Amino acid sequence: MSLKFFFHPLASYCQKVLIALYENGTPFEPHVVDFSNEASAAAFRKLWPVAKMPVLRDDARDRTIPESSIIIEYLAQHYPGPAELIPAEAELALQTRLRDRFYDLYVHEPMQRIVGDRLRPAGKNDPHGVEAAKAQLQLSYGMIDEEMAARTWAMGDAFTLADCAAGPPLFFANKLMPFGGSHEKLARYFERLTRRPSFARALAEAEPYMKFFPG
Ligand SMILES: N[C@@H](CCC(=O)N[C@@H](CS)C(=O)NCC(=O)O)C(=O)O
Repeated sequence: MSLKFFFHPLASYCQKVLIALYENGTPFEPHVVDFSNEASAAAFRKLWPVAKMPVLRDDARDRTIPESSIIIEYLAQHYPGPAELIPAEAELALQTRLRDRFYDLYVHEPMQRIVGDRLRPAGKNDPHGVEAAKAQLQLSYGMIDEEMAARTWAMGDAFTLADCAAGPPLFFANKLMPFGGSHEKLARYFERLTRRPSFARALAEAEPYMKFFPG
């Protein structure tokens, strides 16, 4: 099989790409990366020295593609399917990419910072960093709540890259700082995301590992 996907089912950025793969029924060979296994970690570092998951390897085109958004763009370009995750129209595509950046930088990043702090050794915590991350999440929740007042998906009627980017960090952020009672429209959007078969499948596959989430 041409496409090899290096990932872990619990890793939120990997779930973002899994959603895109499942939306289009793109065939791929799964390769689970286990950072607790030195051989697996070393093989992954060889592929992408930054060692952040996910990474896509395309043997047919001899390309190694890191970074979740770039992988989804690459798939849209070279392995398109029925779901147009990046709209063809230039202005809509720009807006979609902006929302993808928003979810990565202002929901995913602060969520990861809070999780990362919980995994630090005793005495090495960063309460100031956690406070700033929580304030960022609070701000982002408010922005999403307002934006989703009249939308089904992040870009309107069509499910796009922006929704792939939104689901996983909202899932974990909601465990750390629940938005259900305070942000009704965001909560309804999140519910729609969890019912989307592509995301529901990624979450079901992550379920056996959920016990490792420090939430
Ligand atoms: N900007 C990257 C972020 C990827 C990322 O943060 N991946 C996490 C898993 S969700 C990871 O590999 N963490 C391992 C580590 O930091 O050692 C992307 O969009 O793919």
